[in-house]
Amino acid sequence: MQLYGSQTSPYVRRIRLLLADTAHQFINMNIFAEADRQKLLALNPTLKIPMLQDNDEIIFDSNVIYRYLAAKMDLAPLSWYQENQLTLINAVNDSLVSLFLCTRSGLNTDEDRLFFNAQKERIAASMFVLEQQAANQEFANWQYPAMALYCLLDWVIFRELLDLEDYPALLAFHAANRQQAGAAVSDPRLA
Ligand SMILES: N[C@@H](CCC(=O)N[C@@H](CS)C(=O)NCC(=O)O)C(=O)O
Repeated sequence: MQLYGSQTSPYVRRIRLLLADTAHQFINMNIFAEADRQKLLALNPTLKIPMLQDNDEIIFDSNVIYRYLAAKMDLAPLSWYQENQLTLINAVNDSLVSLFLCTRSGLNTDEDRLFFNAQKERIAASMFVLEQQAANQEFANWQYPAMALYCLLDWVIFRELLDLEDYPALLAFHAANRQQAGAAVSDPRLA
C-alpha cells in the first residue's frame, strides 16, 4: 500500500496516524513542483493529496481513504456525531488552506472581502464548537476524529495561522496527544 502525500499536509498526516501500525510506503511529494505534479496528475486529476494506492485500487480524498481503510482494518464505523465532528474539522482545515493559498498567491487576506470574511466566519464558528467538544472530553479516544483534530491543531501552530490561546481545551488536547503513535515521524517541522 502506498500513501502519496507531503510532510506538511494535515490531511495526509491524519492518514499517516491512522496507518501508524500498518505496513505501508509513504511517498513524499512536492505537489507544486513540476515533476511531482505530473506524477500526481497521471493518477489523480484532482491534483490533491492524500492519495492511496492499494494494488490496482487508487483512492482520492482523506475522507474516502478513511472509509476504505476502516473497512480494510475492520474499524467500527463512525457515528453520525463523529461524522459531524469530522465535517467541522474539515471546514476549518479547508478554509485555512484556502486563506493560506491566497496569502501564498500574494493576496492580502486582511482586506474586507466576501471570500476572506466567509472563511474567517466559518473558522471562528467551527473552532468555538470544537473547543466546547474538547472541553467535554469528546476527543478523549484516539480515533480518527481525534487524529484529524490533532493534525489540524499542530499544523495551525506550525504555520502560525490562529492564536490558539483563545482555545484552552484544544491546546490541552494538543499537548496530551503529542506522543501518539506516528506523531513524531509525521511532524510537519521535519519538512
Ligand atoms: N478534501 C481533501 C482536501 C485535501 C487537500 O486540500 N489537500 C491539500 C494539501 S493540505 C492539497 O492537496 N492542496 C493542493 C491544491 O489545493 O492545489 C481531502 O480530505 O483529502
